[in-house]
Amino acid sequence: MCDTCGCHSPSSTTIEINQSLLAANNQAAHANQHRIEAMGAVALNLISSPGSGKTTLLEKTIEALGDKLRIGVIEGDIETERDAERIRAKGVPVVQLTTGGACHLDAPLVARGLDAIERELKGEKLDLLVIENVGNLVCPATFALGEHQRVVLVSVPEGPDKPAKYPSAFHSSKLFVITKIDLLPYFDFPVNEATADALALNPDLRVMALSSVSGQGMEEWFDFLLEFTG
Ligand SMILES: Nc1nc2c(ncn2[C@@H]2O[C@H](COP(=O)(O)OP(=O)(O)OP(=O)(O)O)[C@@H](O)[C@H]2O)c(=O)[nH]1
Ligand SMILES: [Mg+2]
Repeated sequence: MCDTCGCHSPSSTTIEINQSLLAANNQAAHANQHRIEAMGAVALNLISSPGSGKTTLLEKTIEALGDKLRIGVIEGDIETERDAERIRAKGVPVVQLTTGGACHLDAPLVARGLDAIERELKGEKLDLLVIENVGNLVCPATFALGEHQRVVLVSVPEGPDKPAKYPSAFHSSKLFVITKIDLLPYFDFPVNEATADALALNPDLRVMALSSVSGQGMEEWFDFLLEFTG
């Protein structure tokens, strides 16, 4: 069982401990949000299964918007610096957080990431901070990190049933991004079904579909980011 989010059959004692952990997490998330705003930035928290294309989307975003927006990235993974190395190669401030086994980031860990980003910035400002959560469609939804918006992503090869089967991230996100649409000819992924299921869970959800490989749909994502950062 995950040591903090209690993702199976909790006892009443477990529920009490989890509630106090979540209250402490929310307090830390609030403090993180103030620090992010002090950097001049707004923050996104990207949530998806492993391999949905989060880091690739960030690479393409930095390539396209790097001269318009000052972007910083916090990478969350269980192990390795690999995603941070990919983002560092694009020349923006980045820090890798490794959870050592936990299936999600939490706000106190992100606070340590903010320490590192602030050291790297040396007083310079950011427009956008993107937090790429650990690849997992369940546990990250429970933990606020200080983000201003959550984005949930599902890739075409994962199948259209993910919103219905893993609803929590869809309840708490403002934007649902269907990724890898260049693969639609090869997979049975009715975009309208996935969209309808997601909207049934959260009617306010904005939905977009894109491919980091073909570039299809990317303009809408870039426009969203420019609007989001104001
Ligand atoms: N066909 C296709 N492949 C993609 C696309 N975006 C990413 N990929 C591939 O999908 C794989 C996973 O991409 P990543 O960007 O590393 O995925 P991620 O969500 O960051 O993965 P984790 O950090 O491990 O959760 C890589 O082999 C990418 O090249 C896309 O739009 N189309
Ligand atoms: Mg990644």
